[in-house]
This record gives sequence, structure tokens and C-alpha cells, in this order.
Amino acid sequence: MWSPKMPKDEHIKKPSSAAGGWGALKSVGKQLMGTGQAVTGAKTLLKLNQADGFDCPGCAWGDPEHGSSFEFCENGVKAVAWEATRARVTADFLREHSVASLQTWSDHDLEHLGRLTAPLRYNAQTDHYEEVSWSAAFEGIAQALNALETPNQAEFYTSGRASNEAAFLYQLFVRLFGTNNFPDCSNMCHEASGVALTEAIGIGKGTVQLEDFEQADLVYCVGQNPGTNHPRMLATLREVIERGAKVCVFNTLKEKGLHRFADPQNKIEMIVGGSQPTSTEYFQPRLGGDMALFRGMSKVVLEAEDKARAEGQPPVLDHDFIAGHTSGFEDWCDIVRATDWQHIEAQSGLSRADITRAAELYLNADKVIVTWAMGITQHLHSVDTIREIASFMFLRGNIGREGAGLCPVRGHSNVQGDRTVGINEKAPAAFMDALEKELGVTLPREPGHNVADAIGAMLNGSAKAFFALGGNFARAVPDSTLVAEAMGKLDLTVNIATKLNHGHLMPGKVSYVLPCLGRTEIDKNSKGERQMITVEDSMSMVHGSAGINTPASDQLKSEIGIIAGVAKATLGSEVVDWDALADDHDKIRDMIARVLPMFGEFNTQVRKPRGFWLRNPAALREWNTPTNKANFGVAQLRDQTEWQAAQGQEATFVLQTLRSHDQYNTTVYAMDDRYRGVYGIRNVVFMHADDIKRIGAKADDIVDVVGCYNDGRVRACRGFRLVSYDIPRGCIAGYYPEMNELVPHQTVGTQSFTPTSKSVMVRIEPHGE
Ligand SMILES: Nc1nc2c(c(=O)[nH]1)N[C@H]1C(S)=C(S)[C@@H](COP(=O)(O)OP(=O)(O)OC[C@H]3O[C@@H](n4cnc5c(=O)[nH]c(N)nc54)[C@H](O)[C@@H]3O)O[C@H]1N2
Ligand SMILES: Nc1nc2c(c(=O)[nH]1)N[C@H]1C(S)=C(S)[C@@H](COP(=O)(O)OP(=O)(O)OC[C@H]3O[C@@H](n4cnc5c(=O)[nH]c(N)nc54)[C@H](O)[C@@H]3O)O[C@H]1N2
Ligand SMILES: [Mo]
Repeated sequence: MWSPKMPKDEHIKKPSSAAGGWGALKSVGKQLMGTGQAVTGAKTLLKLNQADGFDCPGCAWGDPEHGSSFEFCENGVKAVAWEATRARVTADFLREHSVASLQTWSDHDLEHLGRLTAPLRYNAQTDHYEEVSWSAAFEGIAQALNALETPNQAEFYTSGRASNEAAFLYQLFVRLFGTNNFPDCSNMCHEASGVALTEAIGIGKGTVQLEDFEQADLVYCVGQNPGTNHPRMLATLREVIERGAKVCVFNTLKEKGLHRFADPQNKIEMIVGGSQPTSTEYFQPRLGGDMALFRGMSKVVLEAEDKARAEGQPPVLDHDFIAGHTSGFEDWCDIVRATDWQHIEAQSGLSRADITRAAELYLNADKVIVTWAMGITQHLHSVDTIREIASFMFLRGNIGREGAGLCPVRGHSNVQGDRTVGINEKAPAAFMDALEKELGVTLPREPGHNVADAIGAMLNGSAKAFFALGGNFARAVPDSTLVAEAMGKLDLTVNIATKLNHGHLMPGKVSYVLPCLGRTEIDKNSKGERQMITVEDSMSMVHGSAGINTPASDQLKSEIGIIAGVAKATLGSEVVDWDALADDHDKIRDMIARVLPMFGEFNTQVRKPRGFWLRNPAALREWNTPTNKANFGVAQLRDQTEWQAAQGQEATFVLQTLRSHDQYNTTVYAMDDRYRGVYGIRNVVFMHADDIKRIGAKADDIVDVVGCYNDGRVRACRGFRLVSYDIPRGCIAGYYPEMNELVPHQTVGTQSFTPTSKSVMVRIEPHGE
């Protein structure tokens, strides 16, 4: 039954009033001291996001034109310190610990072991990983890949930290090997943004640049938690407000960073303990309620237009933009007008009065930006929601002009670039044509697997091999235990990684872990010349990145060197001279520019301070859609969201799985979530006080969270602590990746195939054994 006791090191307390500030500095200090990096760490940080330094592996927020040496943030520091740690996974350690024993370790403890130092091969007889030479590893992998019945039996995963050059070389290898199976972390992330924006504006990327925030009158910040996940964005939001412009937040949770922010880089603020607001309005829609919310706001705008017309006032809509640049306006208006307020209020959880207030900000603003992240993309109807956001923005021409536009804030630091250079299970025909021309060969055109397909193929036994360029597939995916078990049955698993994680502890029959250089480390070619890589941020800016630290071990290779080694052993060098490309990254960039002309004089452009902007047609009001116009949405609201479906069912809730302040995806830096007042514990459920009472429990009680998806599998997270929180009734929240157990792999977004990690139906039960 309920158990109110809490161990001493765990505690829940009221979060303080502002994000950043001394807490952030203290945390930075702890990270640097804790990893023994106090001296080199400081030097490393001064090179972060600088024209001649390395790109922060923390997030994909843009870098300012005139960067100061302080363009880093608390969580960027953690990401860097984590990579630059002095801890090492040694051969002795691996001799002492079997894979089975390491499987029982937590994500946190595993990554605390530090950096991998040598290529490893799994010994199934002893259940231990053992060091192996690079040439033996390349040969072993090539043999296993070439032994497959068809190349389509292999899944080639990418995590978004890979550079443009590594990703381009990887897709070259995989396509020449013979498959388009490219499950990618973005399939679990911003895929819905890519799909929706391609349909709406002809390119699956955002249209704004960082400078646009200096012009905007209003920023809607929707379904994202920048205080933790894009901390540098808080400084931008603050500046928007300091200029007198508005920031309107739509977030299910009250997130501290979206209230106030004390900038640790502002000396006076730190001394007087001041802080500045990061939002001017804050609304808390229900999980999955944003499509209804934006539809409601569009209704208000259309009503305002009707009124203006009736009264002979100037129009509210941008008729020139709508007539000259868009398609489907009338049909969409019919749908919007026909949607009734009751439906909108029930789904969004916001009153008509609140929605009207939020829409009036729009009516009073000339230049508007909408930003969003996982709170929007990880639902069943995410594609329709994003199209609704785009339609709302078209009404007043809020796209393709200064200070206005759409801004999906990407996750991994190069997840956008990886897609640009060809990590795509259904690459555009123009890309494939250019690639074939470049190589002088025919490549497979049959669409390959995304993450959902790859999981399906592993579960039904048709996949035989898994190859990962970074990431932690086994922990990041839905139904993580089920998928991990299936991975253990594969013939081959290969992971290119910096640190050991649970994904590596599900070895197939033949298994290798290949240690690579991180972003912070110096990469030299065979002639001792330093090499750089490039990345693309959320604002389509491409810039160079070159590490400054001595590599964690002299055995490490760059990701590019590893891919080239595997490719050469598997395919030979007839079509591609892998060694030449690995030895001179300029040559890879030249090839990228020949295949993707938008990169222009890539090698010249990227050597300019701050890099260059990849041309984005939609930002210039050129629409690469079948209609040659920007397309209004066509979708009705769903009959009911998960929240509505849960009503009337006993103790049933909609769960969102999200990040704490002390983690980077599956990497758990520490056990605290300072901004939400949670310390020393991750197995928690955030719930409204009234709901806690309604289910007959008290705050701090221990409960079981049980999945409702009905396929015969029992999905449960047991022994989780209830935390009373400011969250709409019927909605609850808990941490990823612990709660991935509860996310069914079968529920994926329509058209995006993204797991619905932010709308999982669950029941709360008293804790049983
Ligand atoms: N330090 C750090 N930085 C990171 C990461 C990290 O783990 N740690 N991860 C990186 C990656 S890969 C990504 S994709 C991004 C993720 O960045 P975020 O999208 O900020 O990540 P989440 O923690 O999933 O937070 C989701 C936010 O959306 C809100 N939300 C959830 N559902 C809804 C909804 O239906 N409607 C509305 N309006 N709000 C909702 C939640 O309350 C929460 O504030 O961050 C990147 N940066
Ligand atoms: N329930 C739930 N599930 C989710 C999400 C959610 O919100 N809820 N979010 C989803 C999202 S947005 C994403 S992006 C995915 C993330 O999924 P992934 O990208 O697969 O996971 P990460 O945790 O970012 O990967 C961390 C690992 O990457 C390796 N690594 C770190 N740096 C490097 C490097 O420079 N090179 C190489 N080769 N390896 C490196 C390290 O070994 C580390 O253990 O998870 C998704 N899963
Ligand atoms: Mo992500």
C-alpha cells in the first residue's frame, strides 16, 4: 500500500523563484571539480561556441553573431565536462565486470565510468568485453555485415551529435552497402516538425535566425523547457522582454526557467540577486491540447477580421500574403469556423477567455515568432498541430520577413545537419540522383526503415544487425526492455561511442564497441594536420568545430576514421577512396557541396568566422511545395485526445515523459532536478494536489504506474514517488528514460511515426510488490 517514508538523501522542496543565478554557477563549479577538470575545464569552456573553438555538444540553439567568450551555459558546461572527464573505462575494469553484472548498473553509474579507451569485442563465452585491435574490429564487422542475406537486414542508427562529415560518410557507406535503413534519433524527436513544415512551407526546417528575435514583437514559446534544455535561449527571451516585446508561454507544467532568469554572466545581477522575467503571459494547456488552442486563437483572429470588415476598419488579415503566397485558405477557414468552442475548451483545457487573451497578443503584434519542441512533437496528432501553428502564422503573413517566423528548436547539436546531408530513410530523388552521379553507380531507392520500422524488424526477427553512430538506442526507444531483449538476439551489434551505456550491454552474437573522439578533442590526420568538422544549428547556420583537448586515449579514432575503416573493410575502395576522405575532411566537404549545391563554396564559407547560412527558401517566401504556395492545414481536431479518453476511467491519467535538469537524454549527470525542487531521486510522478487527493493518496506516497495499452504486455514502473505539482488535473509527468517502459512502441504519431512519449495513458495504483 501507500508508503510515506522517504530515504534521507531524497527530498522534494519548493523550487526557488528564478532559473540560472548562483544555483547555476554552483552547479557549474560542481561539474568542473567533480570531473577533475577545474583547470583544463576553464580553458575548454573559453573555446566553446567561439569562431575558432568547438561547437557545444549540448543543444542546437543558435550562436550570436558577436559571440563573447561567455557564450556557454550551465548545461553546456555539464555536456562538455562530461566528455572531458578524466575517468576511463579500462581493460582491467572490463575483466572484472561481466556484461550481465553491468546490466544491473544505473544509467548514471555507467556513464560515470568515464571514457572508452580502446576498441572492444564481446566474448560470449565469458560474457565480457575485451580489447581488440582496430584492424581486427574492422575485419570482424565487415565479415558479419557481408554474411547477411540482404543488406536490408541491417539497421544503421544515427544520433544527432554526429558531424555533417561523419553523417555524410556514413550514409555513403550504408547506401553503397545496399540499404536505406536509417533509423535516426530525429524520428523520436522533431520528425513531426520536418513532415508538417515540408507540407506547409516546402522545407522541413524553421525559418528564423537568431537576429529575428531582436525584431519580434511577440514570441510564443510552446511545449518546451528552455531553462533546462536550451538555457542560452533564456537570455534571448529575457532580451525580448527587456525591449518591451512579449513572450507568451504555453506549457503544461509551470517551468521555472519560463518565469524568471538570473543571468550568471551578468555580474550586477549576480551581486544584487536580481533576475528578469522570461515570459509575460503563461498558459497551461492540457497534454495534447495545443492544436485546439491554436485553432481557438485562429477563430479569434477570423472573428476580429469579420468585425473589422463589418465596421469598415482596416483588415486584420494580411490579404496580400494570403492571396499571393498561400493555398487552401478558404477550406481551412471553413474547418476553423465549424469547430465549436466547447470542443476547443475541452481539448485544450483553456477557457475561451484565456484563448482570446492569448490571441489578442497576436492581433496587437506586427512581428511574431513561434518556437516549439517536444511538448508539441511527441503526440499522436503532432503533424496536424504543427500545421495548425503554421496556418495561424500565415493569417498575418508572419513568415519570411524580419522578426517573424516558425522556429522548431532542435535537440541534438547537429540533428538538423545530419538530415540535410542524407541521413534519411526516404531521401529526396534529387539527392539520390546527385549522389549516383557523383559516385558513378546505382544506389538502392527502396525506402528504408525509420526507428518505428527498425523496432518492428527487431521484434519480428527480420533485422539481424544493428549499427549505431552514437546514441543509446536501447534506452531512448519506447518499450525499452522489450527492444533491448530483441537486440540481444541479433547476429551483429556495433556501437561507435564515447562512453559506455546500456545500449552496448545488449550485445548481439558478434558485438563491437568502437571508441571515438569527442567534439572537445583534437583530431589530427596521418600527417599530423588538425582536422575540423562542421555542424548546422536550429537556425540553419553551418559552422566549423575543432577540439582543443588531448584525446582521452591515444587509441581513439574520429567517427569519420571509424566509418572509413568499416567501409573499406566491408566494400573495398573501388568506388570511394575511404582513406583519402578520412585523411582530409576538406575532401568530404567538397563532395557534400557537389551533391548538395546549397553548400556552395563549403570549404571557403565555413572558414569565415561564425560560418554561413544554408539558404532556406521558405524564409525568402519561395515555396517548394506541389502547389508552389504555402499550404494551410486541412485537419479536423481529433474527436478526443488521450486526456479526454482518460476521463471517467478510474485513476487514469495522461503521462508525459520529460527531462530533468541534470540529464542529457539517456545520460544522467546527477539525481537532482533543481528547478522542479526534486533532489536525489528520479523515480517520481508529478501530479496535481487535487488528483493526489482524488486517488486517496498523499504527496510523497509511493505508487505504481501501469500502462493502459492493451496488447497483452504488462507495462509498469513500480515504486515511484508522488510529487505535488502545478500541472493540469488529469495530466501527470515523469522522467525519461526510466519511464520508457510505459511508452508502447505501437502508438506513434500519424505521418511522423514518432513515439507518443508526451501522451501515454496510464493508471496509478497503490504500490504492490
Ligand atoms: N540539458 C539538456 N539539454 C538538452 C537535452 C537534454 O536532455 N538535456 N536534450 C536535447 C534534445 S535531444 C531535445 S529534443 C531537446 C528537448 O527539449 P524539450 O522539448 O524542452 O524537452 P522535454 O524535457 O521533453 O520538455 C518538454 C516540455 O514540453 C512541455 N509539454 C509536454 N507536453 C506538452 C503539451 O502537450 N503541450 C504543451 N504546451 N507543453 C507540453 C513539458 O511540460 C516540458 O516543459 O533538448 C535538447 N537539449
Ligand atoms: N520517453 C521518451 N523517450 C524519448 C524522448 C522523450 O522525451 N521521452 N526523447 C527522444 C529524443 S528527443 C531523442 S533525440 C532521443 C535521443 O536518443 P539518442 O540520441 O540515441 O540518445 P542519447 O542519450 O542522446 O545518446 C547518448 C550516448 O551517445 C554517446 N555519445 C555522446 N557523445 C558522442 C559523440 O560525440 N560521438 C558518438 N559516436 N557518441 C557519442 C554516448 O555513448 C552516450 O551514452 O531519445 C528519444 N526518446
Ligand atoms: Mo531530441
